[in-house]
Amino acid sequence: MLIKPEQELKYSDVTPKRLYQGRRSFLLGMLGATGALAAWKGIEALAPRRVLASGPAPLQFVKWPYSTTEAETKEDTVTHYNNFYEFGTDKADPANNAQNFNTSGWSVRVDGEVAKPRSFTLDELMKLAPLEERIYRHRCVEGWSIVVPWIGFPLSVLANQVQPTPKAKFVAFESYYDQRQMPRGPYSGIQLPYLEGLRLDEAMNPLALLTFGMYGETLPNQDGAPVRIVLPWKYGFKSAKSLVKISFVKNHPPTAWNMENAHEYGFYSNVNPNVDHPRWSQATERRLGDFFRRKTLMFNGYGDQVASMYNGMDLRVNY
Ligand SMILES: Nc1nc2c(c(=O)[nH]1)N[C@H]1C(S)=C(S)[C@@H](COP(=O)(O)O)O[C@H]1N2
Ligand SMILES: [Mo]
Repeated sequence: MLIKPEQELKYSDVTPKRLYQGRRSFLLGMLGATGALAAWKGIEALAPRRVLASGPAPLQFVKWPYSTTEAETKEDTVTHYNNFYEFGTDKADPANNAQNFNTSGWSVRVDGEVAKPRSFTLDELMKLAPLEERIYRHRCVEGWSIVVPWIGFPLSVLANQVQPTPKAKFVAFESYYDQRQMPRGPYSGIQLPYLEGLRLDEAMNPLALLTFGMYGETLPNQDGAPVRIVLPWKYGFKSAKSLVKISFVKNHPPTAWNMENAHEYGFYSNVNPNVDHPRWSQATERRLGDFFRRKTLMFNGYGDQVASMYNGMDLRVNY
């Protein structure tokens, strides 16, 4: 396990800014200089737990005004019913096997047909725009759905930083893959690293969210720490987790599930109740926590924001 030694921990490592910035005056005011030292030691003693467990830390964000008002799925459900094949194929595997996933020193390479290719540390990335909390519906191609308060900002913010050239027509996403950290054997159901892709206009759509957190905190490892993409109008597998590379490219990028089975998993994979998966109906879904199934909505209910991107396309052919 690659864990930060306890001595190296700083309060700022584990505490949101608004708390540690007010730290000094709070301690001195309440306790005086001698008491402050004891209190400080107490805080230091409490602090390591989060980091040792690589657990989520609170984030600051503003609330996006267009969030769904549907009930959020329980956090415990969302974080213990996952698809993250790098950590195993059972729904409980990611929560169990990703606990010690070391995401420190993370950076994301952004390159391809862009004027300014570069790597971003996670810190640099998170500071590109104010973080927003957006409550989106998420529909997995398997027929279950959840409602999640994600935290991030539009992917277009990042695109504008690197300035795609006119040659850029698609965006390719690559997830982290290291067998030492993801010891599930070479075959985990799909070819890894996990690859995904979008057409450039889809990537620039304001709903496409570069995501750093959920439920008020940084992403848990099993949900794609430290940064993933979230595309609420598409089946969940389009939303690649734990991103290390985002490339703006000329040609249609290969995608993991499409390479595995092109017939069952198309490049677009927009949520569409009228186009069944070859092995099951997509007309309905089960919201985790509910007993009865509900009707699946075209574009997962985001048609007003995304349908125009597909004008003139036959969505049965371009599934
Ligand atoms: N790297 C990677 N990203 C991935 C997956 C995966 O296996 N590996 N699974 C996808 C699928 S099928 C879904 S439904 C969502 C699940 O996200 P969640 O577990 O945070 O709900 O992640 C998507 N992103
Ligand atoms: Mo999925």
